[in-house]
Amino acid sequence: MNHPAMPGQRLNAPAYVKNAKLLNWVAQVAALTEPADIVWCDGSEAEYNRLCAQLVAAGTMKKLNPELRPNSYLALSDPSDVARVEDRTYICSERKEDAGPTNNWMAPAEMRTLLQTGDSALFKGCMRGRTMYVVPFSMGPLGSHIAHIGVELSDSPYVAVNMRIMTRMGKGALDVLGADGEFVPCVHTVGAPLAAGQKDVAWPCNKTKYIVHYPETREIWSYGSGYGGNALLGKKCFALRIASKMGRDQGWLAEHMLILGVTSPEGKKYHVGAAFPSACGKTNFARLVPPKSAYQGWTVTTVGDDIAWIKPGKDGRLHAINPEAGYFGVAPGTNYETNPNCMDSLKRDVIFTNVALTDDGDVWWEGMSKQPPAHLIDWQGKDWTPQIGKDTGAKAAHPNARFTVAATNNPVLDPGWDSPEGYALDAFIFGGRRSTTVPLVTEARDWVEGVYMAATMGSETTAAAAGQQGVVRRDPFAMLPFMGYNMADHFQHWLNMGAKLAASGAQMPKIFCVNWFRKGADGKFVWPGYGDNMRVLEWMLGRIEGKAGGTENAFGVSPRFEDLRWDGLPFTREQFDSVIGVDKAAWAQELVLHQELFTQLAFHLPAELPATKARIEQRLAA
Ligand code: SAT
Ligand code: MN
Repeated sequence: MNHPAMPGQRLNAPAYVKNAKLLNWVAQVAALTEPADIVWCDGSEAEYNRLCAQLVAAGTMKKLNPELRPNSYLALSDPSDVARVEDRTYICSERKEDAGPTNNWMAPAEMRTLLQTGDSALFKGCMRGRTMYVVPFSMGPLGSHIAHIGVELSDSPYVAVNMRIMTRMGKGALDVLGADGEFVPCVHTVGAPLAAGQKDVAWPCNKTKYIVHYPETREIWSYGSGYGGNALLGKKCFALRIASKMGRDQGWLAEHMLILGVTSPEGKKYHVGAAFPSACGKTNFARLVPPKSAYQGWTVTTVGDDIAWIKPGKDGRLHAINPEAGYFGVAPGTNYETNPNCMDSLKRDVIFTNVALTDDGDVWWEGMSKQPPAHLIDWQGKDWTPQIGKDTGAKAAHPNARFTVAATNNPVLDPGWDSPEGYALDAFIFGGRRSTTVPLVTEARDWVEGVYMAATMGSETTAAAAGQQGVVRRDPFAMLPFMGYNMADHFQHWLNMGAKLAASGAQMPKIFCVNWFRKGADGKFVWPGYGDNMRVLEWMLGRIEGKAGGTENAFGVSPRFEDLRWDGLPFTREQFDSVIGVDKAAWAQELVLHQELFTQLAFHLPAELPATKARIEQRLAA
């Protein structure tokens, strides 16, 4: 059908598309961006295979050796387009204070002029010469009351195939949407229109980048990048930034959390949501393998590995779903010792991005094996040998190289991961990457103390975001780059949710703060981490059952040496003291940094937080 907004251009909508709002919006965006063609994605396997073949023909992806890595591909990005761009990410609320001091802000009208309506608006004609893919998707199990629908319009077929893995994408989502359902509109362009006859590059993108959210109208506009969270708009943009604002308005939570199930030998199952900043081990923790000797009969299963949507259920408890259907995980450092379940999930059906290519058509990344192969093609398409690596410092894989794979490839996927009701949570865990100061594990004595822990979390920065690495920054709730509204209002939202839960008499999740990353004087990690984190998890479950012991410190309850189980792990009392200890001088320093955060957020800061800080100070002084 020809559309009035697009004279002479066909909308190409299949007959099953009934939503008038969707049809109108697609026509409007097409009129603005002027794609050469429009393709509606149905989410079928045939479509996936066709788009992958097209990406191989275009040079964006290589098909890997089907004997070694069946049905898998390697994409190499432009060297300038390798991570989220936080300084180009905007929350455009009507009032600046609603974006808050931790977000980049621009008035919506001003941003719309820049992107959509001005004479040289960036989206005008930005898809010329390209195909616009209409990618409908559900965040969460199709039809779940916790789930929501989005539609991404993108001129990147790489985005379309990744979205099929990362979300419930295609016709099923449109069926849920129906004739008059609501969806979050997401517009994405690589920002590289093609003139007639112009040859394309393998990874089109633009030096200029804008990752823009209008939280009040629930829209996402992304310009100039084809990578990860910048381009797969269901993930950080929708499921965290836009959803966090929806959750605040509607009384639920969108959090940067993995969800895991843990079952005891007696068959009792618990569910835990854990928040860590990007590239701090969520991928590993969500697929934890309990140490064999000590944990016969225990199992850990993955519900989600990055994002949790949490809504009060009929029983009044907080129920969590994983809004995603796949994993977009960091490859470097992953191997059979640290994460066998992850390695097994990557055996087939994977899109790798920015890892290295072996001579026999498989993939390799730093840390996959102790001994690198003798020759590789690195993530920039250049020859790489261990000698070149030594001489130039060049990494074979980019430190933020990723895999995209369906959750169903995970051998320890939780049997109820797709359940529309989600799981009632027994605990929340918050943790940053800190080489000093923060103990291995601390339990909050009450909800407010837990919110304080989460609010004041800090972490050393990693390669998941462009910018300087290894510096401590405050990362409240591990949400600093992902908040769609004022961070201080988020603290208040958590306090309100807690008060409501308490008033209803429903069982409240306990809140814990962890740090796997303390280092010794030799600069090495003291805590073995990985599977041995099960020992900490078991202590938490013991606390939930009222069975495990502990000792109070200035800001909560931590285990004594004898409160953890040590069979099968040679770990001395001295080593334990060095990961659990609270150093008064270091904490005096730490509290100065908490104060800096509170000063920054002072305008909307709930009074409970400085009051909690004052109590910690009193206890430290006593
Ligand atoms: O935002 S991404 O999806 O690119 C990855 C991350 O930062 O966790
Ligand atoms: Mn993440």
